Amino acid sequence: MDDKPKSKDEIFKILDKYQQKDLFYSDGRILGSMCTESDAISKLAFNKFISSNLGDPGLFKGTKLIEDYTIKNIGSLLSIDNPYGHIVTGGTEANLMAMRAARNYARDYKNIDHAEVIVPKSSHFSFKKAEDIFNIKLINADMDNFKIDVNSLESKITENTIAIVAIAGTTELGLVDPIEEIADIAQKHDIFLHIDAAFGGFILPFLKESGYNFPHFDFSLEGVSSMTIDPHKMGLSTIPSGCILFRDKKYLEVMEVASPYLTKKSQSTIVGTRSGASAAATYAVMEYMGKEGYTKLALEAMEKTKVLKEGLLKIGYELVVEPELNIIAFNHPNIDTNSLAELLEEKNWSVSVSSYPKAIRIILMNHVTLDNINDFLNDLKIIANSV
Ligand code: 0PR
Repeated sequence: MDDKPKSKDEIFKILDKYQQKDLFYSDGRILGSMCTESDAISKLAFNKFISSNLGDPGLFKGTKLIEDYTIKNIGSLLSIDNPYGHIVTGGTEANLMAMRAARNYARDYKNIDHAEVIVPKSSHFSFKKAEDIFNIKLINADMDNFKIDVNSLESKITENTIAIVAIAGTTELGLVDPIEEIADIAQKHDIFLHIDAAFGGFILPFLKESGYNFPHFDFSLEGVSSMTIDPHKMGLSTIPSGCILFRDKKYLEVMEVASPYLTKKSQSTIVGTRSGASAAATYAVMEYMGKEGYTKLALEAMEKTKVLKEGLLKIGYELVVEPELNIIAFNHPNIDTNSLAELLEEKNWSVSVSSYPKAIRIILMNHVTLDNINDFLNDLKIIANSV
């Protein structure tokens, strides 16, 4: 920092220079991101509430009402009338809260000290962070075609199992675990079941209502205890906007820490000072989109997925699995995956490479247009013809 203040113009000239190095969603070249350009109305609402702090909700009573309303609103998408939860920074924080709640509940009510959580290999790395932070042990579920193998799930349960995690829209492949069967098992053994619908939460409900054949994956299943759902992914809200929902108040209560000098005397969130702007942005975009807007978005995403899938098959690429949501993972039989990613990078496409299984992973977010997909397929064709 200099002694003398800089002018606003000077500062923004420098910021612009930095920003020019960024990629922009609107360029249509970001093909491996679960985030997208947030809707204009969410940006306006975010700015309006940018200094409001939900960590001290007595000072921001209006913002707290917005959070409460938004939690209820998101709950209505996931078949629960009275959820308990918070707008948080994203899927990681939401998953951390779920794991902390499950651990504390088992510790306080079941005397379990050596907590084990059964997670699929397809789960997001945020659960590894939870393992480290909360001193829980992750036990891998067996997999069947990249989903949890329900038949072997019970054999993984021990007296130390505090939770099972299942995914509605896996990070790498966009697959939905057999959550109906998993919920039955969790209920039978009285084990906390967390559903990570960070990605799927804002698309599955709309596809289901439009006739897509997905199993139940949400609180409509008695066995489901908590869910992660991210407004900053398919919800078109601003970053950072995640959401954690619990079926019961007791799961927030087991995380309560006294906050004596604040306007609210206890806190269950991990974060102290926390953004009211995310709640306002999420409120705004959800009201603005309505079910109609999200349904249109979901159906368009699936249409783009179909176009990319058919295009890929036509030019000799192979899908690693039939896509269920708007994520496609593919390879070329004669090109190594990393080399293919590099060749695409040379042509200015920003793709990601999945690890399980290794493949080029494309997420058909709102900013990816049909024109972008056609250009991408043309480049893939040129690459395929050159080997
Ligand atoms: N759960 C699932 C199923 C996820 O896919 C993710 C993130 C998380 C939890 C964690 O969410 P946060 O990143 O909000 O904490 N999935 C994306 C991924 O790892 C996140 C992402 C988004 C990464 C955009 C890159 C990117 O450009 O792929």
